[in-house]
This record gives sequence, C-alpha cells and structure tokens, in this order.
Amino acid sequence: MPDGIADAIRGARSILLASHVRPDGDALGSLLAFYHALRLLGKEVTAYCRDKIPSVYGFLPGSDRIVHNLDFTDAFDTVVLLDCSELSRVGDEAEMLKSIGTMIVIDHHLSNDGDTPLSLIDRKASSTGEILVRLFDKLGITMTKEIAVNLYTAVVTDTGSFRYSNTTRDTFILAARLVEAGVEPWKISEQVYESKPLPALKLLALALETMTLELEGRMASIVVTQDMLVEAGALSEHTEGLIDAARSVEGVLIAVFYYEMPDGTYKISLRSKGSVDVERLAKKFGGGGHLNASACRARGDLAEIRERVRIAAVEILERTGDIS
Ligand SMILES: [Mn+2]
Repeated sequence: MPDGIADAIRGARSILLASHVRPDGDALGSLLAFYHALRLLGKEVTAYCRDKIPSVYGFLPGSDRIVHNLDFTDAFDTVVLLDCSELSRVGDEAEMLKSIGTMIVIDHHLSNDGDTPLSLIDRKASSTGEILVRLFDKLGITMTKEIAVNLYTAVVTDTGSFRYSNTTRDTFILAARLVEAGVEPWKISEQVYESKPLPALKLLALALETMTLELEGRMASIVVTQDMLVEAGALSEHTEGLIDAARSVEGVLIAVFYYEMPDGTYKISLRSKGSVDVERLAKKFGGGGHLNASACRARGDLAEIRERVRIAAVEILERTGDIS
C-alpha cells in the first residue's frame, strides 16, 4: 500500500467519501465503514451517494447519514472515491470533485486504470471493503460492530455470499474477524436476501418469462422493461439480482440482463462463470467491471443490441474454447 494514502488520511481535516450511482452492497458498506472509521479518528466526514439507498440496505449502520446532494465542495480538503472504476461513476457531481485538493481512489475493478497518484487498487480483492480493512489496520482503527457490519455486507454481496471466484482465503479470514467483532451472518443474510418486497418477486416472475438460451445453451438472457416494472408495481432497485436467475441455469457460462432505462436506453449487466471474461465483453460497449461481473450501456433497437452482444459473446467464448 502506498504510504501516502494513510498519511493523507491522517493529515486531512474534512473528508468527502463518495461511491457510485445505483449503489450495491459493496458501494454502501465501504462508504459507511469508512465513515465510521474516520469519525473514530476525529475527522469531519461526509458520505455521499447520488442515488437513494435501496431499502434492502436500510439496516446498514449509518445509512441515514448518507447525503444525496452536494452543492459545495469548498469545505473538503480530501475526497475518497470508493468502488468506482472511474470518476464519472460518482454521477453528475464528478467534475466538481476535481476541485478538491487531494483525491484518493480505493477500488477493485479490473478496468480501473489507477491513474490517480493516491490509488489503492487491488483487482484480486473480493470487494472494496476487503481492501479498506488493510488501510484501517494501518491507521490503527478499532474494528467496531458498526464498521464490521458494513464491511461484512460489502464482502457478502460482492462475493455472492462467498460463492464467486473472487472468494479467497483472505476473504474468509476477514469474514471470521468481522464475526469476532460482532457480526451475526444470518442476520445480514436475512436482511439482504430474505426481506424482499413482494413486487420484487413479481418482477422476477415476469423477467423469467423473457429468458432465452442461445449459443448452444451457453448464454442466457433476460429483459426487464419499464412496462414490466409498472405491471409488477416494482422499483428500479428491485432489478438487482435478477441476473442471477439467468446465471444459475445449467450449462450457462454467460448471463445477460437487458434493463430498459426510463430514457429508453439499455443498461446491460453481464455475469459469467469460471474464466469466461465478461469484462472484455462490456468493454466492447464502452463499459467495464470484473472478470465475472460487468456492465455497459447501449442505445437503439433491442433486437440489434442483442445481436451485437451475441456476436461479442461468441468471441469471448472462443477465447476459452467454450464454443466450437
Ligand atoms: Mn465492488
């Protein structure tokens, strides 16, 4: 770890923490763990996320302290970007953050170029939360239950409950440490996975109806439109995790989720198994992410977009010899 980062944190007076739009468990868990840690160090700290917190993450200690608007940045001497592969992931305020004196980047996305001088990037880490702990240890921060619950949520969501290939020995050692600090794994699982509102499940039912298999059963795709959200009475946040249904089909190596945004463009989420690299696929569409989980956007006719994805997927599967 570059010494400069711990030093910059020690020397900072007023710190802005920012994570990405459409926040997930790692974005919020990292943001809030760091928020509590910096308060322990006696820093002035503001936690920012442009979008509202999905209700499923409302249990995270400190989630009510997150602000969604920034009308000024003068007050901050330091900004820390968490779980953002690039500055623009922060949302509309990204440009404004450039005016803050010191910028620190902590992330685990493959596509993060690590260009910022004070960058702590580990592309092999399960989550941004897992990287953050190393910094906390360097800063001598006590692992309180508030911090531990947030970090555990970051790790458990980004590893798909310790199932994905980013789950390592280090991940389990950290999990054990977090349990020691007071985390009750079942309680977090219940909050994150077993407290779904009914409309989210109705949306899943509609989404499953759209599932198609292509490329000799190696690619499964599902679609959710704005009309389907209305029919299910669901919110945009209820689309999270739908792609896992496509990924869970036997023999499927690539799962694709097409989500029609309110403006008519499509957000394309990608998941894969083993060494099949959907980060490479997302990049062809100007997106990014991780080997097994990435995302991109596209505009235009859905059938044409799907054909472009299919062609790109063939290329990806050829690289690993998974298609003839
Ligand atoms: Mn993450």
